[in-house]
Amino acid sequence: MSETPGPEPRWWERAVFYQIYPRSFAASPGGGVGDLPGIHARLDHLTWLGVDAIWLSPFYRSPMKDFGYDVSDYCDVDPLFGNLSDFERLLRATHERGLRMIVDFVPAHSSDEHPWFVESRASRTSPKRDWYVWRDPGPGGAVPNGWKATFDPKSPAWTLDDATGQFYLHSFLPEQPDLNWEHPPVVEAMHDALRFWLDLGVDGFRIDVAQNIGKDPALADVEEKLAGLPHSVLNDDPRTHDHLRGIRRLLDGYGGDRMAVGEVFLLQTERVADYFGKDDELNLCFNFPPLFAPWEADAWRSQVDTAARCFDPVGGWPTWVLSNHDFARHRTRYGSEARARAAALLLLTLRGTPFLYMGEELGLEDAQVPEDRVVDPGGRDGCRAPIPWERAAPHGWNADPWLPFPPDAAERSVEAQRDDPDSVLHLYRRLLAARRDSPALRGGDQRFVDAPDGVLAWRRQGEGDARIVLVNFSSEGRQVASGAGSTIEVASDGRDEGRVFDGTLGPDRALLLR
Ligand code: TEU
Repeated sequence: MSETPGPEPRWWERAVFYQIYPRSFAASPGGGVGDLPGIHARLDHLTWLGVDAIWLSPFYRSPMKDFGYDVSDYCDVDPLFGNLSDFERLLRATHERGLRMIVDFVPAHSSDEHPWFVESRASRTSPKRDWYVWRDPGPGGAVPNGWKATFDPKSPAWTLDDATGQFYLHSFLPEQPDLNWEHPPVVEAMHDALRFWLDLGVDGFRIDVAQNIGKDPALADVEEKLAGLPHSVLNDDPRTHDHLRGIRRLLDGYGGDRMAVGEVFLLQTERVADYFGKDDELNLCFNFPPLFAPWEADAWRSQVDTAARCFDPVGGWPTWVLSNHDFARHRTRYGSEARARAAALLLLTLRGTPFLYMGEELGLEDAQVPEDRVVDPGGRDGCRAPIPWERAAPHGWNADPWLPFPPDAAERSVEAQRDDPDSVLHLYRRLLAARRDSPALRGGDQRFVDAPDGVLAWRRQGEGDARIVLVNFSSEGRQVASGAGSTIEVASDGRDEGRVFDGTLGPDRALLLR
């Protein structure tokens, strides 16, 4: 295949991102909830590991009903995490280490404690009434339509405000009223918030539920067969694209080096592709179907093909995610460390931008959270367990952090794994180094090559460089002709690196060959 010279790649098309969930990454001495100074103190972990950019989940002022995704001040740090000076120091330290930083931006809803909503709900004639989506009850006091909320899809996305006798829309919790982006002052206020962080120097944003920004003012009901789904995963209104173009113009006004990756939580990749626009909307889009794919060669092959089929025609650069703060970690979903290791090789060698979730480089499993310690309304506590830094309990935290530790915290700690060249941590570090050194892996073409049942094999090629990747998804050894005779650069189990690949690929094993 000939290589067509395209425009120069942007930094986010070559970077590896690392997601930090601030509550759980690292705390200041004596703390049980993570904070910004805690992150600052652990930045060297990220440079040692070899990632390029950080995505910080919300650290804004928040009543924490959705642990920060309910924002009550878009331009301030919640005291739990520190203050604005802590943020500025963290950003400076991040940039001094040559890392970029993007911050979460939650545009589709605020907290019900945001002064905008407090004012909006004060009366029907409040000047801020239209900042949120208010509707009269239907006949007999009925909800305005059949849209369902997200964490409990049986409950309506509407709550009646007794004082003013109208319902307000909330795609998530009742404490997260949806902002009305069809009202221009809302757009202005949200743009001001973006400028606030851009002026401080952030490199961009991860946009929370990007598909949920624009709403059909007619609030048309969904088809009956979809009525059991939360409305947030169905909302796909054309107005959202106008709003994303507005955000993109704002970003581009900063010289072209600031970006937005959108959480486009629609369950068809075809629809996600629309959110690149004509390279005038999101710079990158998360694509969730691969995160839900089982550990099977056919399933993954079809995810990779689908992403290429949908994104290539619109010039959209893919992203790959195995874990985040909303779903069981892939180590837990796939059921073994061998698979989690092979998956790391997949994540870091596919064509596209990988996003790591803090702790996956330690091979962490979800914590078992006893019922009396469950705090998240969406039941997502397990993947949000604190990162064990030190071998000895309490692993760099106070005696009682906000969530229990993941299993085997001592052996899985950063300290223990740094001392062990065979650890998952060292595997990620070798993979990241291999990726950094290989133009083919970072930006080359990709095509599948011959492989037996249960195995995926693909070739990356570009700028005079090439690699072959083999992933055995099956629980049996396989003979693989593709790549035999090449040198094993990285092996998911760490064995035979530097040796010639003889064609035998063990179960749940993956190899990077050069
Ligand atoms: O998540 C969007 C979302 O719809 C899902 O990931 C959701 O959390 C899941 O279906 C529930 O089981 C984003 C954030 O990542 C998430 O943490 C927030 O709770 C949500 O938006 C609301 O802001």
